[in-house]
This record gives sequence, C-alpha cells and structure tokens, in this order.
Amino acid sequence: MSTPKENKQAAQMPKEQKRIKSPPLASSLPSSLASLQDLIAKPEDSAAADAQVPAPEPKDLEPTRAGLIAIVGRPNVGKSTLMNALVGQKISITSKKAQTTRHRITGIRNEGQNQLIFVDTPGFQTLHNNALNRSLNKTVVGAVGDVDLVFFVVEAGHFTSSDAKVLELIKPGTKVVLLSNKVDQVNNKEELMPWMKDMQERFDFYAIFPMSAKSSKDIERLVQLCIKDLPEQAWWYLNDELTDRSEKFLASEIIREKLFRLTGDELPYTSTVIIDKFTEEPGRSVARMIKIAATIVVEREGHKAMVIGEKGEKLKRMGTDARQELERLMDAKVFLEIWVKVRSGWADDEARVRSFGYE
Ligand SMILES: Nc1nc2c(ncn2[C@@H]2O[C@H](COP(=O)(O)OP(=O)(O)OP(=O)(O)O)[C@@H](O)[C@H]2O)c(=O)[nH]1
Ligand SMILES: [Mg+2]
Repeated sequence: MSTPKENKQAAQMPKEQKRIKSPPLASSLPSSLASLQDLIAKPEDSAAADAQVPAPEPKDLEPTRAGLIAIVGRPNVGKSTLMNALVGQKISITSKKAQTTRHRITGIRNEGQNQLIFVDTPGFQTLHNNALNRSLNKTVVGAVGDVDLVFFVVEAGHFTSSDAKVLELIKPGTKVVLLSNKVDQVNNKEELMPWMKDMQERFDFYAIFPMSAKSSKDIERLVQLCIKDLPEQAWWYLNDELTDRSEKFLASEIIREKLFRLTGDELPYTSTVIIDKFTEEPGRSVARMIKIAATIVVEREGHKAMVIGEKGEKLKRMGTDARQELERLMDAKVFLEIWVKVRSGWADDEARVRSFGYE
C-alpha cells in the first residue's frame, strides 16, 4: 500500500505525464434500476438518504477530508468498471475476460471538501500458481493493508470459495463494505434478501450495498455513504488530478484492453503489452502529437497468428480502436505502431514478469 508520502510524491510527478482528459463516463451510464439499498442499508444510512440536505457551511469553516478506499474482489466481478464510474472517467481498463487489471491503479474523486482516493486492484487469483499470478496477488495484499475503507466486490447472490479467500486477506478491524454488484442481472431482487442476511452473519460488514456499477444513481449513493468515513486531513492530490498513472501506462493498458476485447476467450490471459517508444512533439495543426510504438507479447506462435488475424485484420482493428480511444483520452493526435512477439513461458519466469513491469 502506498503511504501518504508516496502518494504525495506521485502528486508531484510532471504534469504532462498525467494529463488525461475524456468526456465524463457517469453521464453516459444507463439509468439506475430499482435498487435494493433502501431495504438493507443500516438505519443511519437510510435516514441520511432521506434527510433534507443541510445548507452548506462557508467553505473555509469546513474541514477537508481525504481517505483511501481499496476495491478488491475475485476476477471479473466489476471492480474496474466501478472505479471508472466513481472517478467519472476511464482510467482502468475493463473486459469480459478475467484478469484484466494487473496493477494497482489509483483514481481520485473530489466531492466538496472531500477527496476520495480509490485503489483498483487485480482480481485475486486462486486457480493458477505462476509467477504472474503471484505478482498480481502480491499487489492485492499490498493494497488492502493500510486503508480507511475496503470495497469488497462480489456478484450479487454469489459467494464462492474464491470470494472467501479475498475476505481472508483483510486485516481484522478494517471497515469492509460488501458491494453486491451486477444486481441488474438478478431478475427477482427479493430473492437477494436471504443471501444478504447470510452474508451479514458470515462477516461483520460495515454495510451491505446491492448495486450496479453501471448505474450512476447507485454510484452517487455509494460516494455519499463513504464520505462520512474519511478522516479529517489535508488532500493528498491536487485538485485536477484523476490518477497516479502516466499516459504511457494508460497507452499500454488501452492496447491490452483492445487485445482482450477483440480476441476473447481463445487467447490465454498470459499476454501483455510493452511500450517501446512514447514521445511527444508539438503538432502542426494540433496542440499535441504523440508517437507510440508497442509490442504485444504472447506465449506461442499460434497465439501470434490469433492476434494478427487473417491478412492482419485483427491487429489493424486493435490498433485503430486503441488509437482512437487514446486520442480522446489524451486530447492529442496519436501515431500508433504495434508489433507482436512470442516469448514462451514468460508468465512462469519471475525475472521476465518483473522486466515486463509487474511488481
Ligand atoms: N451487467 C453488469 N455488468 C457489469 C457490471 N459491472 C461490471 N460489469 C461487466 O463485468 C465485466 C468485468 O468487469 P471488470 O470491471 O473488468 O471486472 P474486474 O473485477 O475489474 O475484473 P479483473 O480486473 O479481471 O479482476 C465487464 O464485461 C463489465 O462490463 C454491472 O454492474 N452490471
Ligand atoms: Mg479490473
């Protein structure tokens, strides 16, 4: 887990490395489904939700608050979708494929005098034990260490042994909110009540919150729920910062997202993206021009053929999709070149996993 000092250091990184702009995500999210929070929120929460909002006090009399909130759970439960919705901007990639997130990614949201610092984490792995997965799990363990709140994400109505293993990582005494996500996929929401009762008996959750990460109404309620738990202290990040990650990192992630989305299940998760070149020049007709050269690393020749596709069609599409999204996010003209390389067994090789940028 990063310390306030490390976070402050991150806050002092050169601005050009972090300038990420895109239209707000929350406004494009589907409208909320009838949510169950009213049925289960603790009494003080529902009272707070129903209460009249008091007139704001003069700003300089209000204390500032800042707090760290780790988002953890098994793979594919919707952690990164949630993180992006909370921040209001895409900073963490998402896909139907498990193991999409591979790094700890910080996302910042400022709400009045409050700074909420969310930490998205890789899905905790319990199936395969290779060097890559050990590294991902280490990242998760590090992230739940010293935080003010943990969002423990599960799929509504499900609690598997993989979910239980994640819960075991959390230090006793930590406030844990159970986020029962993807509630939009549950047809009869009343059926969730016995499951939620069972969950409350299993663990002393601070709150249980059925929700959909794709519902802007649910996201706003979740933000209000956790604001009161932030400690009174100075902000860690500057007002306009959204993430601790650089544009170069974002570029590799967006390319990996397109790789995952366009290849689906046929490509094993052991593929990665390396940025070989990332340079910015002033453009003639645009303010920024960014040249990126990237390599997709796969484990076998067969995988390489899969990524390239017939007559190079798939790779071309990945390049176009990634370039267009990066141009939007970075507000720049982007030139993107992607190569594909085979490195057999890289995910089992500790040194190589580290050389590819994993912890
Ligand atoms: N229907 C529905 N789908 C969701 C919701 N939240 C996330 N998803 C989908 O679930 C899939 C996985 O989402 P991610 O956000 O990538 O999940 P993750 O937990 O970050 O996954 P890893 O990084 O692999 O651990 C994506 O296809 C999302 O669109 C939700 O509330 N409702
Ligand atoms: Mg993720």
